[in-house]
Amino acid sequence: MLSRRNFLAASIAVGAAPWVCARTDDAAPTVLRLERRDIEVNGKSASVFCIRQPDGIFGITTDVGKPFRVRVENHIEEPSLIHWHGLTPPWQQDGVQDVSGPAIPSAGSAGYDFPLRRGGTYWMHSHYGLQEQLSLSAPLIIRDGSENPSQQEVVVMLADFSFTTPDQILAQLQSRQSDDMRGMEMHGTEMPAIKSVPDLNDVQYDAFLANSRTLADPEVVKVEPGGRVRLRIVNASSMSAYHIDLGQLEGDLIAVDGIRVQPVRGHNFPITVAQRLDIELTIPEIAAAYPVLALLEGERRQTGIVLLAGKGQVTGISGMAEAASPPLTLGLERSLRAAEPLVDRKVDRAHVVNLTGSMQGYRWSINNVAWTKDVPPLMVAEGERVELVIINQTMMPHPMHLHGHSFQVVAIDGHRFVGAVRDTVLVPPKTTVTVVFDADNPGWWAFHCHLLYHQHAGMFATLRYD
Ligand SMILES: [Cu+2]
Repeated sequence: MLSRRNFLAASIAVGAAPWVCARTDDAAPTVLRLERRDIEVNGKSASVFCIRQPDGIFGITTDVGKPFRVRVENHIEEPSLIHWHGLTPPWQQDGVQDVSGPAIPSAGSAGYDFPLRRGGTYWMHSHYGLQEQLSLSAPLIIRDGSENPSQQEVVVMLADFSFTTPDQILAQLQSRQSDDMRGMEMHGTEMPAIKSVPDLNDVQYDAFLANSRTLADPEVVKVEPGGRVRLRIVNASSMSAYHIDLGQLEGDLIAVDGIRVQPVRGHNFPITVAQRLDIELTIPEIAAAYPVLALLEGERRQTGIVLLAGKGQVTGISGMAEAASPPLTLGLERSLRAAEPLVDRKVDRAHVVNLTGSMQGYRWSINNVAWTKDVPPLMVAEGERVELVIINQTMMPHPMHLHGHSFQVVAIDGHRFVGAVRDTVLVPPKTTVTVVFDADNPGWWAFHCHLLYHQHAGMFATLRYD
């Protein structure tokens, strides 16, 4: 009889070579090609990446219960690796550079095959270098049978765009002179006229995109007057958080990060980097254009799409809102309640995770350690209920993402509640957010800030168990 350890080792060995597709009996894998493509932004052509099937469909829509059987073909000029954000694969198929496995070389490919545990709105993105900034991302939608056939589904992918290369953006961030420094122990009166606390938007982007377009030429989706629509909004931005503004429409937020919550009605919902919102709407009977906008936090800039009901007219929508939107808060997070909370049980192990760093030299870290492969992982053991107490000591907000698991938000600044189950949570400056998860997916997993340049600078940790 196999010992438990041997059994685990055997399972891992099977999963350890995701690029070898052993099955020949079942359906052929869905092919996802990493490619270059040109888009037009602000009247200029720009070369970005994309993830699409040979027939041109971006990303993948599939069903829970089917295996996630995919072949990624790398048609770009550099190595890459794609992470299935929010899914719970065997860890070797998680697609994280330096952690999960080798990168896919240019002209190479890799196979993935694992069961899908639940439906929802997920996404995929490069976890290699700074490729995510060049839109190497796509929707990953898993239907679970709860979809209403009479309800139209609209996916909205938000992105921030710069004509400056990601490497140059990083270099600029790292080379900022100290008199440009914002936040940390400094105060507004000593600052040149830059920003007041908290520090937001430390990259100045050229455009904000919704489904690869700006509001100068937005995507227009035809909808039925009186019809039902489910928005699946994905914030695929590298560094930018938004307030979703439904304008005159009112919606029911039914899921966050793909996982059901008790519905919350409203017309304004915050979404930080890497999060997803599923919002159900009823379109009014009146033929008209109904914009769905995303306002950059702390600024007037906005992007979005237009829902066009009947013969309504789409008139020009400014890329600038009338007033700056406020910084994101945890107001909504505090009120969210999971539709299916984690079972109530005592915490077996807690880790304190201090988010640390400095704008000076753009150093970001966890517990004052900038990640390298040699940094020891946070230890947990299989079967434990684990609590992460995330303390943001900096003056920047950090969206924290755990791979391979969903966590439940259970406290904000020590105030306990039974919050949403999700995979990415905003931790505002000088705030403590506590999450719990069950260690039910052994392996080596990333836990990091999803602001791309923070992660790259070292605000990244791992946890490991077998
Ligand atoms: Cu961060």
